[in-house]
Amino acid sequence: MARKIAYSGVQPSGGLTIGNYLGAVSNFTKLENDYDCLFNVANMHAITVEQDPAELRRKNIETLAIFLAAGLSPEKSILFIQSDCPEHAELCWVLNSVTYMGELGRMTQFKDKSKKNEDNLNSALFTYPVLMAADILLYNTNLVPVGDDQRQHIEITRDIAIRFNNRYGETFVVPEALYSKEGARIMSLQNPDQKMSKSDEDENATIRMLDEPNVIIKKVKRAVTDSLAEINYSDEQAGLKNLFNIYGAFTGEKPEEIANRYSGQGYGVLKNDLGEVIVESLSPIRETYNKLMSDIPYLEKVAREGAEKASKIASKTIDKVYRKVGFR
Ligand code: ATP
Ligand code: LTN
Repeated sequence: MARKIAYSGVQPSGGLTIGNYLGAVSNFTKLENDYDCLFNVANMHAITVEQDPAELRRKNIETLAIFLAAGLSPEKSILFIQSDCPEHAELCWVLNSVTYMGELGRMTQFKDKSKKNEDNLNSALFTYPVLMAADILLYNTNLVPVGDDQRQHIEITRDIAIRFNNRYGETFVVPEALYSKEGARIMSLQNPDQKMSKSDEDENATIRMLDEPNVIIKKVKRAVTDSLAEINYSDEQAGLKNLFNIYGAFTGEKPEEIANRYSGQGYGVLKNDLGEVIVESLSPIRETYNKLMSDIPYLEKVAREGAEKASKIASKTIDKVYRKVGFR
């Protein structure tokens, strides 16, 4: 029996954070053995917010290197850079014609990002979810491992697939999302009401996958907590709760149990230990990453071969879609 297909993407819009790692990338590696996987560097999504071209060019390959450093294998999965496969833009255009302004206007990510980018309210930011639907639907994807913030985007992808199928006849597989248990929603270390985001301007709000150990320790120490001076795992102590969630996502323990273990101790002890837990988990990734980055031609070869494999599948979908809508 053919294996099921898993697909996901990460934008090269900044250094990947532990939110990206715990919510998405660490789960990718768990799927590789059981699914036919495709993971891409979603650079076409990244330009919905202004990017410096030279920096984006560098981040494309750096993000691919992080995928490899986190344990993904180009032998098992198709790893590629989105803009290397023109089929993503081609399908996006067709799907735009079955997507309503009203449903795009309800997307909370659009509302959030509009507020942050008032000087650059471009239409790609608005149609972002349609490109994401194109990514997913091009590959007959069954499963999409993502963080909790992508819920609405997965829902609209499903709606678009169903609508297209109803209008033009059975074409797309309707995908399901996969969320990680503890890591699905890692919050900002400086504002625990907001998700940790790689494009946050406050460096203390994020821990990046490639941060040096002393930087990680320092950022955890600076994480906002509260003045109750009492260890609990509760919504009233959102900063502390986030630290326990991060701790649990790295060690596999239940956050409530970790909180019990620290009961009666000061926040400083917890922060020291958590800093070490994170450093220990990320150090091997950082070391592998540094080795990989010393061989750019290898990374370029991985990207090239990945794009070839992806295009082979994607071009079949485009052919089918173009026939259905009457282009061919
Ligand atoms: P940006 O700040 O540029 O919007 P981002 O940090 O939100 O970027 P994306 O590239 O949009 O990251 O997301 C890549 C993957 O990481 C997605 O599956 C997303 O759901 C997941 N993710 C992002 N932030 C978090 C978070 N704080 N907790 C858990 N998962 C997250
Ligand atoms: N929109 C996603 C990144 C992304 C993605 C995808 C995730 C682009 N294409 C396809 C899953 C499947 C985000 O994380 N903001």
